Amino acid sequence: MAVERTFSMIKPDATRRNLTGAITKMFEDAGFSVIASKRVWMSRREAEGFYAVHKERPFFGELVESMCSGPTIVQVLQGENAIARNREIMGATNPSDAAEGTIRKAFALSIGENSVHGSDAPETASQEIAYWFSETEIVG
Ligand code: DAT
Ligand code: MG
Repeated sequence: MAVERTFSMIKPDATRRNLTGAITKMFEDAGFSVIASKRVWMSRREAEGFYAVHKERPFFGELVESMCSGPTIVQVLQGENAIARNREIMGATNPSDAAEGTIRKAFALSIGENSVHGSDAPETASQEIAYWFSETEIVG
């Protein structure tokens, strides 16, 4: 397996509870390097653009509201097989389905406020990294 980069977010429900360090530590303990990181308060336009793939879903309004409700930490994680491994470490979208030891099992409040985002494929990882970071902000 190759070294990959993936895009990760620590969502407002988690930054509000001061879980930035605890969640980042779980990624680092899993062998990922945080090669870019910044704290942003998303505008509605940024949240709608980022989650445009979900715009027809019934939860879209709620999702955008929640992403604009406080600060988010946007990060690029680098490591072996990072895209799939990040999804494993995050756990299932709905915390009631998430496995023991995953971030969402430990910290998520609900399916909507589920503490973290991670890219789901190589194409989305590239797009999502480029949505939030310029090349000079990524120090691999
Ligand atoms: P994931 O974040 O695991 O990739 P997704 O891409 O299907 O999940 O959905 C994006 C986000 O939208 C998810 O993290 C939380 C929100 N969401 C998904 N399904 C939802 C639902 N049924 N009700 C409320 N929010 C939902
Ligand atoms: Mg998704």
